[in-house]
Amino acid sequence: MSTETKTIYQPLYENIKKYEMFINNEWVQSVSQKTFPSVNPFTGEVWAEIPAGEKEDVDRAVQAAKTAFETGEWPKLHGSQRGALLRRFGDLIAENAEMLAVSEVVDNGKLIREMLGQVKSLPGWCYYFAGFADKIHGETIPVEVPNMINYTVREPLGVVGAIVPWNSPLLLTLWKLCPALAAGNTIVIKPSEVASGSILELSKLIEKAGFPPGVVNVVTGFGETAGAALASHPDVRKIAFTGSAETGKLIVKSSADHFARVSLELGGKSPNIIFEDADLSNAVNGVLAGIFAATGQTCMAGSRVLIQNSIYDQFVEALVSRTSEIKLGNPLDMATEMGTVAFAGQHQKVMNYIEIGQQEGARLLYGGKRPTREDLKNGLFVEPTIFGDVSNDMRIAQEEIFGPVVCLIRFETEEDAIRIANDIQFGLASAVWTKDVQRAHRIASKIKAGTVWINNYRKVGFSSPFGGYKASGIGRENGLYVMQEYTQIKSVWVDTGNIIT
Ligand code: TXE
Repeated sequence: MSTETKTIYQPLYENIKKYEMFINNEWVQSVSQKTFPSVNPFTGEVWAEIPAGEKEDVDRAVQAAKTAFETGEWPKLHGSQRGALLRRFGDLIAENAEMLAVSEVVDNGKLIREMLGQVKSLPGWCYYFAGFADKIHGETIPVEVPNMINYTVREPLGVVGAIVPWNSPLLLTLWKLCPALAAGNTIVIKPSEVASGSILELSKLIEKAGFPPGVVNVVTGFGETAGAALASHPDVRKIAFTGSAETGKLIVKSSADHFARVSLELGGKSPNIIFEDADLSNAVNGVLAGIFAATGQTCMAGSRVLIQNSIYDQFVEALVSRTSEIKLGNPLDMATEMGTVAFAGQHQKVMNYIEIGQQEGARLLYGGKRPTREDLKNGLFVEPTIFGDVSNDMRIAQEEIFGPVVCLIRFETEEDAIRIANDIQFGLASAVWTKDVQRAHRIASKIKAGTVWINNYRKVGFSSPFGGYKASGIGRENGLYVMQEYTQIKSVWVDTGNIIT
């Protein structure tokens, strides 16, 4: 299959795929032998059977990871050897990019044209963090104590638990896996019950890359069983979580019992601010990419668009016109521009918010329905939806919808824009569109969010830290900084002689 000759990709299975979990470099069913179905959100058909791991399976995986960390081959490897394994893993991802992309599309309805690009970027995470693996070191510290030398050593934490959502399983797994392994930890990954398939395909490449047994383990299953067991396991020294704020709170509470470290990447309601002096055509593109890419199911979605009053009507007209051209269709078709929502519960949630928006008095300017086209009838589609004249205190402006629904909010002045942008519990991302360079940096300094884009939207990279202010989370992923999150510091004091002065 190659992009040049084929525009509609095929799911890589004929019958229902029966997956196993990956524990201690072995492929196993759950102890209970229970499984659950995974549904393709475009066809509505069950495409895979996934093992329903529970506490016993998590115990087994954590034990394997603990043994690998303490007495296995892993701690005997030099950082450069860990780096080499990560690089080999990256090469395998590159060789299998198409297969991984297709498996995620079938799993969660994202677009193949988006996934092909995303999967091709994934090896970059492996290579970047591989580079750190042999450069993790401490410092020699001058101390005010006679005859003593003090130095620090940066050590791994032990077993890391990674709890991953369904919207970008591969990418968000790599964000955790790569720094965890580069630092010398071992890991147990719990994918979302909604989309486990692509991570299980990725696990085959982990096996092929040759990591020693127990270094990487994947336990599939439900949040309340497998997820909760992992988050509360006393041998897990850090939980890296991406998901909802509600589950984030549960994870913090259960980690408190054994003081595990926690990093949380939660939701957002990010402001995308358009000033009258912006390049309006670029800004329209940025708004479309910010909210309709991945069908709006991204934590960084630009779901509140703040538009200066003087250009509001002109901007809205252009936005509605461009939105009406978005092609909905088979997510495996390279021509499709917006796919489905990932699962029935999420579809219901999005439709409920569209109802709420209308009840609150926002103006429905475009979309708002489940499309009735014959070829879309089995898919969990929602029309790209635009609400105009939204007031920032409405529920549709304050709560994360996580779907293709954008709220347009008017503002008059720069101060106004900053006040509205920050008047929210979240603080994950934001953008400002203006040709005034001074204003752009003023806004960047005043927005309470972990990321600010200037004249762009939705850019991320392995070397740049990503995470949230306020209710959008704790800690950062990516970049040099994240290595601190996967290591701990030991301070060593050395007595250089017995002369007491
Ligand atoms: O999230 P959950 P859901 C938001 C988005 C979405 C909403 C609900 O608004 O509509 O959350 O999605 C595991 N202990 N985001 O229900 O439950 C679960 O199995 C331990 C934003 O899917 O948080 C899955 O692996 N783990 C977000 C992971 O947590 C538990 C991405 C995330 O699922 C658990 C996804 C428990 N008690 C949803 N309960 C983002 N930041 O991008 C569940 N899990």
